[in-house]
Amino acid sequence: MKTLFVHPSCLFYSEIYLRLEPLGLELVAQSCREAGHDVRVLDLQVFQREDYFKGIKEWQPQAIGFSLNYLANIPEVVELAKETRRILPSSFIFAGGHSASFIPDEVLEHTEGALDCVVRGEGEAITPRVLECVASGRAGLEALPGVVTARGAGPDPVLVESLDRLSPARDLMRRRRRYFIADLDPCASVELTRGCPWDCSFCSAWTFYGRSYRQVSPEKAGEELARIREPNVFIVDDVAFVHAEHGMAIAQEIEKRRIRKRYYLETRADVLLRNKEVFRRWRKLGLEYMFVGLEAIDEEGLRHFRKRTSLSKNFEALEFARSLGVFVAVNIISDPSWDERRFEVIREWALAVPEIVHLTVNTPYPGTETWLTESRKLQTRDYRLFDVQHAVLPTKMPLDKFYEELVRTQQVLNRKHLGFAALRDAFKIAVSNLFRGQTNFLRMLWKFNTVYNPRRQLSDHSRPVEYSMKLCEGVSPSEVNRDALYVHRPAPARSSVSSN
Ligand code: B12
Ligand code: SF4
Repeated sequence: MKTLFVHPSCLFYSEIYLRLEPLGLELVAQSCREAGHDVRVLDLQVFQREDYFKGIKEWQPQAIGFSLNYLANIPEVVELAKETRRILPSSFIFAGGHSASFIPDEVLEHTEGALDCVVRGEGEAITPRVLECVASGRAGLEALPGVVTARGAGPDPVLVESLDRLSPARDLMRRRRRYFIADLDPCASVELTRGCPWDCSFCSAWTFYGRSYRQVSPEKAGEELARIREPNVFIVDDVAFVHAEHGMAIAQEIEKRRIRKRYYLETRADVLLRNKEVFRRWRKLGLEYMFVGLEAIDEEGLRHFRKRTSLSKNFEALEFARSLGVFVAVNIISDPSWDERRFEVIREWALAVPEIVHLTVNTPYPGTETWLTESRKLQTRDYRLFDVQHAVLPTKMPLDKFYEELVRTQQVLNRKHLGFAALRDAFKIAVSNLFRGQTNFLRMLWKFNTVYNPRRQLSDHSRPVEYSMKLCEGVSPSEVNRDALYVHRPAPARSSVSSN
């Protein structure tokens, strides 16, 4: 079957820092190709809508699958699906991905019949079966695991048997040189583990995968890395190197194969402290950037987010990361309840530490516990504002003042990293990238002040809303039913992780 997979465009506020290959969609595309389908992929992060419409008119795909990992992309995908239905009335149009998996009925409703189904959960095993069913007349579609149609839903989605059987269709991506993160330009992505065994209250990584945590074998990881042509690699794992042996075994494979790349990864403070040797070894292999999700700089905040780590551990981890000589970025979640004083404290702290400090806004997402406890308070039902750069919960300060403080803090942090010495280094990097024909990093330096602008953030709230989110009833923290949150249900005897 002629099948086109489509990734929606970048979220505006994240575009300046990074643009990465849609690894999940590439994995689904490859599994369909292996099943004998004629597959293409179009990434609207690096192509325009006109390219998409021109492409479908020319190629006339029989099936079109949209990736919906991000809630903020829902209106865009709904519109694309409706327009596609008009152009190709008999094609099979479907969507899958992280966000769509938590609210399949809502997504279907918005499209008013333009989407034939939503596929919940991991897409690699089930999507070829969906296409097979479509090719043979669509009978029994809603009996497939994870499939939801307007007529009903199949059984719960099932996890793939082994991550080792999966490979991304990197060769189907055009304009690969447009993928980058900071000066890792161009940059490919790789997945070494899937899922997260922790259970932070604001996160849906654990509810999506039923708190499972699976590993790619070291041999397969080495094979994948060896296949990557780009000099830089973004490791997409939620928490890198939870198990030291796994990190060490992959390092050994990399050494054996003499792979030389620069890496970006994300991990937790407690994992960093527990597995110091692994991170030291990876530093020698090319680890360049490390992102540590601190989320708060007070104990109460950490408890509130259920981070299961302590302030002292977080600061000890930062000390250790500094000693490695890597660039360390940390995230702090700003709360809509913050006042000027609170922003000032964050600015003072951020200026005092050498790390790159990133500030996001506390945003409840479907599939998280905070969604159940905070949903009733939401000030907007506009999906596009759910990008962790807008305040969707009531702010203590007037909204315009909140954005002023937020952007002011972000500007201070940006200036800190682009101070004279940093600017000189940035200039060197930009020139060296330019010589290799890479302009993504340079554009990023250029765009910051035009993107982050409090008036613009405020005016985003007054755009007409065509597709409104459905709110849930809302419960108190003690009434949260965690079982109802899962996409993939947890295995019965799965042990949880509790550090500290
Ligand atoms: C890596 C990552 C990123 C990367 C790369 C994203 C990219 N280009 O794909 C970067 C750093 C850019 C990023 C940025 C952001 N991210 Co992010 N990200 C992740 C992370 C950690 C892993 C995603 C991944 O690659 N997984 C591995 C692949 C294999 O899985 P996958 O993409 O989910 O695909 C599988 C299924 O979803 C499904 N599937 C996917 N597409 C399709 C399509 C079809 C048709 C089908 C059938 C199936 C299907 O099948 C795939 C294979 O099993 C997830 C957390 C998570 N564990 O999912 C958060 C996550 C998706 N991000 C999140 C957020 C909030 C963001 C940001 C808005 C803010 C931020 N964190 O900075 C930005 C905005 C990004 C943007 N659109 O511009 C949230 C999403 C919340 C939401 N509901 O919208 C998540 C869930 C993290 C969280 N803590 O809750 N992110
Ligand atoms: S440790 Fe990270 S990925 Fe895991 S639940 Fe917490 S925030 Fe999500």
